Amino acid sequence: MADNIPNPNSEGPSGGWGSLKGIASTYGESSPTPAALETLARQNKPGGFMCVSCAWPKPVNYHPFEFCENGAKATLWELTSHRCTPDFWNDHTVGELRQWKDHDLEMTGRLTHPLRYDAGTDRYVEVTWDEAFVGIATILNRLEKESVVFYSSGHAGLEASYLYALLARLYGNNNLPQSSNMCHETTSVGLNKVIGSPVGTVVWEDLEKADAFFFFGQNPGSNSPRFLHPLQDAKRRGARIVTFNPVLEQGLISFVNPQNPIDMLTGNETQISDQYHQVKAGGDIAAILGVCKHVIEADDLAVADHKPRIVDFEFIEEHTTGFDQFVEMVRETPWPDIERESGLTEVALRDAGDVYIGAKSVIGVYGMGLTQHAQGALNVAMVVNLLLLRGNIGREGAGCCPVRGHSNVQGQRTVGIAEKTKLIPMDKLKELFNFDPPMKDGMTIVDAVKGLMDGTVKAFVSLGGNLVRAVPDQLEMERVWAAQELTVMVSTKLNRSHLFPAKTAYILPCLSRTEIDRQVSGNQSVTTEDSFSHISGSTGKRTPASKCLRSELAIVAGIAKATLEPGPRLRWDDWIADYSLVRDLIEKTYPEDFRDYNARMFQAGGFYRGNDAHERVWNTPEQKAVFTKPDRLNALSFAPAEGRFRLVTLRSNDQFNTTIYGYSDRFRGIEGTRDVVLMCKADIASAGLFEGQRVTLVSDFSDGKHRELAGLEVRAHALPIGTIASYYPESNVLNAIDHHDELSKTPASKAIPVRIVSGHRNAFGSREIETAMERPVFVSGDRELKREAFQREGSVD
Ligand SMILES: Nc1nc2c(c(=O)[nH]1)N[C@H]1C(S)=C(S)[C@@H](COP(=O)(O)OP(=O)(O)OC[C@H]3O[C@@H](n4cnc5c(=O)[nH]c(N)nc54)[C@H](O)[C@@H]3O)O[C@H]1N2
Ligand SMILES: Nc1nc2c(c(=O)[nH]1)N[C@H]1C(S)=C(S)[C@@H](COP(=O)(O)OP(=O)(O)OC[C@H]3O[C@@H](n4cnc5c(=O)[nH]c(N)nc54)[C@H](O)[C@@H]3O)O[C@H]1N2
Ligand SMILES: [Mo]
Repeated sequence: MADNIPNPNSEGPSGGWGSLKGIASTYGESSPTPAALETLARQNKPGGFMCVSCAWPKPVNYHPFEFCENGAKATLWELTSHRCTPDFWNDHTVGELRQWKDHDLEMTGRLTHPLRYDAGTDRYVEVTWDEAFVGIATILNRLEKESVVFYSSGHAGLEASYLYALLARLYGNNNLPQSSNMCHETTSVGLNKVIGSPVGTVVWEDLEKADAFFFFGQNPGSNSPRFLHPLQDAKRRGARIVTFNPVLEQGLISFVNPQNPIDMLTGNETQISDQYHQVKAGGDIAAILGVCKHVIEADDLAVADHKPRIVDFEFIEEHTTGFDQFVEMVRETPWPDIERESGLTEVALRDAGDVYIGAKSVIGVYGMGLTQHAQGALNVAMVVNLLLLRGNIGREGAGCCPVRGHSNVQGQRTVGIAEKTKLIPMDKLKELFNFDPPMKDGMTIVDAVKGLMDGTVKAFVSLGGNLVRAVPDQLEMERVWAAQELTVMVSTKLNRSHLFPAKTAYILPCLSRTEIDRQVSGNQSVTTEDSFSHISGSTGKRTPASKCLRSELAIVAGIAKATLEPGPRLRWDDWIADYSLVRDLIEKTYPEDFRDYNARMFQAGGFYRGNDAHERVWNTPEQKAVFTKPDRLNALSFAPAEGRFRLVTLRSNDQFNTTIYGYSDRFRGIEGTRDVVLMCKADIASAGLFEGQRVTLVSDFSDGKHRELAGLEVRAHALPIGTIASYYPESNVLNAIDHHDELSKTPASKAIPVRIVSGHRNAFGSREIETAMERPVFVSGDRELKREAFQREGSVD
């Protein structure tokens, strides 16, 4: 079965012995403390701690080891025995460290002491916490309120996040961008627009009831591996999985459950995708339109034959708006246009349509492959169009499932980390804390980076993250980041953003979630929200990496106390002493979401915050779910042109965002290096290149600015013509800050327009205009003919 969809580049199935080897190699390299293994056994369980990696939900009935390869790596990485102490700076200057690789920076180990940059020696030096807080406060109070940004990457728990947002508003602005501005902001804005919910509608039980899963641009094998368990169960009960992804991702092809001894010993693989459609990067709008066209045509036939309808017309009438306009557009769009824009054949899309029609309940899953495009929100709306056709939202076993990234990225938004004032119950904040909250919208990441570039942003406080490395236009970002008055980075490990210190710069080292957080009233727990809107308590049990570390909550409170006027309602010391008091505040601010918060936080599987769209209550202006008529067939901001490629920026399974654990992307068969550009053989040939050659990618974005990434080795990979790939974050030097989703401003990291230069000449190629259909479409399952065609020609064309 599994060899229906061979991946020519992969070393084997996802999971399996390879995943244990992967964990073992991180274990070896990061030299974790001996108790680390015991810690792993408590991961994602009631009474344990919630994984520091991704936001995949925690099941009620958990496995003996409720962690995946990457969760284990993330935990071991935090529990390393390596320490980056103030002595480290005796031997290294900041300038020297800029030459280091991201992996080597983090390998120095956990940060142990608060540090301030000393420009005279170009090193960080130890300071006391009080010196740091007073130093930060002095500058914050000197700057214009609007010129300060409070960034957060989705790690910190709900309690610290709530206080952080409060700090920014008490200080005087809503400049609270978050990592989701580079990630699922497209969902927060785009999904909200069409179903009135900024988050997914699916809960755990739906996974157990779905008859089909449609995957668009989400890679569970690397990025949410615990998802593979319910998928395996789904396959075993006969559910179908259809995938749209330009890259053949091993985790979507086959899986050996590393937690099942029989599977492990017998190598018993579960084939994941029944159909795998290698859509062109940015081609999903056309692909989904094709699937919808098949459904509409089947419905027309059913109506003509007086058979039961294929679309759920009752649902559509009662719950949606815009159906007629959408259908008209679908009917009018000819198949050749759909084929050209998606890179997929009519036959393939009809195959996918048959699975959709044949399933009672369908879940639409998506990730960065849809959100990180110039028309990302339209991508999301197209998934919703498809689901609405057969009433697949707000019903058991069905729904929309955006898979979030950081472990508490969704929750941080829930408790007030948001730049948009309309999302915040300002009246409640006013009542609780007796102040007039700022009412002007704050900055997104794109606004903040542009503010850095034009000099209006003068200070950045970062609660986690590595923004310099995570955003487009990275080289310019390094320069403008360092030109600020103040940078404050609350971090666990050294990273590239620390190496471009502002005039005054602090690194504040914090506890990780695995560690004991002891405060005046005793050991504290924190809470996080997962992708399914469930909230779970988390208790660290490990001895902290250094006696000097403070919790994120204590650091936020420390900055707040030093910076803000005191007031009787601002009980920072009490809040640090007992986090349950912060949870009381959250409950008072959001009473519907957080009812009985302190009592319910350790409920197995977490407590459900609820979601109106899950109950078919649509909080859109029309009070209906919205069909969107697309005004274009691809998600790009540029047209195809001779020699122009669409560059997809990839994650390997050996990294967590800008944290690089190692150089083994075993699913894609790339070992020992990340300096590669993946291309299909046809593109290599037509561009006049050869495998192993070193090339330079240059930006082909419309602003005409020069951006390049040199020294990439050309590797043959099974990709559609015109779509090439290289790794994030290295490739961020190539993207432009103005290249982002139109609606949400999420940077368009998945189809960056580039050209390839080898030596002194431009390599042409990318004949995608004339040859879009040349590549055999990859369909397994019902259509033997297609599969044979595929096997005859080979998957790397
Ligand atoms: N191990 C590990 N786990 C992680 C992370 C990590 O870096 N490492 N990061 C975390 C974070 S913050 C996030 S947001 C999530 C990210 O998890 P994902 O959403 O899975 O993100 P990516 O791997 O960036 O991209 C997903 C897929 O989109 C495909 N793709 C690219 N372009 C297109 C397109 O135009 N159409 C379609 N249909 N597919 C496309 C890519 O081939 C890739 O397989 O993972 C989280 N978990
Ligand atoms: N080209 C391209 N660019 C992208 C993407 C892409 O796919 N392609 N993906 C985008 C996405 S989805 C995201 S989410 C962003 C990620 O952007 P960020 O969230 O800014 O980056 P991370 O790499 O997750 O941050 C890593 C750092 O966080 C700190 N850290 C780790 N754990 C903790 C903790 O518990 N507390 C605190 N305070 N700090 C901690 C460590 O110091 C570590 O170095 O990047 C975006 N950029
Ligand atoms: Mo993300």
